[in-house]
Amino acid sequence: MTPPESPVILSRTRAGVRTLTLNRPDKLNAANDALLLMLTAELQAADADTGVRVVVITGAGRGFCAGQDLGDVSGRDMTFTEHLNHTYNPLIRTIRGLSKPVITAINGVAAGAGASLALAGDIRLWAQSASLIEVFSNIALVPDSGSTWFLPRLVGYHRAFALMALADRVRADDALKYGLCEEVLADDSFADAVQAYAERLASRPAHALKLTKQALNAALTSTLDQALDLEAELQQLAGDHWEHEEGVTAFKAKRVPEFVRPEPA
Ligand code: LHQ
Repeated sequence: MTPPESPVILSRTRAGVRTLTLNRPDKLNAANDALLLMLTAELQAADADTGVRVVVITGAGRGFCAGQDLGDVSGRDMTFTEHLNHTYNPLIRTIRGLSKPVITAINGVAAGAGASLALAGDIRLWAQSASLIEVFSNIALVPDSGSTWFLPRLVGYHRAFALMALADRVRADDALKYGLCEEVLADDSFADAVQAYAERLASRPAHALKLTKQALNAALTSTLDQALDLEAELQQLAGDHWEHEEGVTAFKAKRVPEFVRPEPA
């Protein structure tokens, strides 16, 4: 049992990697308002913290996130629309707008809005036993929290519709095949492997990655002309940054570039 005083989000920072752990394991980390608002606030705090270079979102126990806590919806004085606009939508927007890479580390089942959260990461790492279910139609709801935007872009309209209409469980090997995850990792060393991956990402040029995320996000809804214009604009910002000089200098000196510098006092 989780003690009642245990926070719904656990936060830990190691080697520039901030790991945020959804912590309602008895309910497979089903989301209540407190969890969603705290996760969003923790992401914003990580964005503002110069000691953080990469953020990992994962789940405690055997689940990643079972979506909305269905025990927490009756009797609330908000409409569905208000509920989404108050909690889930700010969370998904915060992840996509974060200036740092976000890894969603899918340690177990991701269902409903939990599936949307799993898909919202910049990098999605799955444990071998993880799975994803667009479970909404089981309770006659519409996929939300970004699933209708993410999934068809990854698997095409038809597979997305089938997965949403039938609520079939996607297991890790198929997720890799469908492009829902970047890597499938062994269950027994999952947390360590995620940390190692995140540390590798944290050693990359943070400013250039921030601009890359900005360009890719914009390109998902832009024309080629708009993408070319934005690339030209952002390349100037990247080229003027010390990271670029360090990369070129390291290349010429045949050494590994050092993109992590001590924080200014
Ligand atoms: C849960 C939940 C859960 C509470 C497992 N709530 N307790 C947005 C805005 C507004 C309104 C509505 O929705 C949304 C977005 C959404 O996310 S809608 C979709 C909501 N989620 C679901 O419908 C998923 C419901 N859960 C399941 O279908 C299964 O639990 C899955 C397939 C996720 C996992 O199945 P199992 O591995 O067999 O585990 P389990 O069912 O035995 O669950 C373990 C425990 O967790 C169990 O509690 P218990 O006391 O019996 O051990 C469940 O009641 C609890 N739990 N999901 N969403």
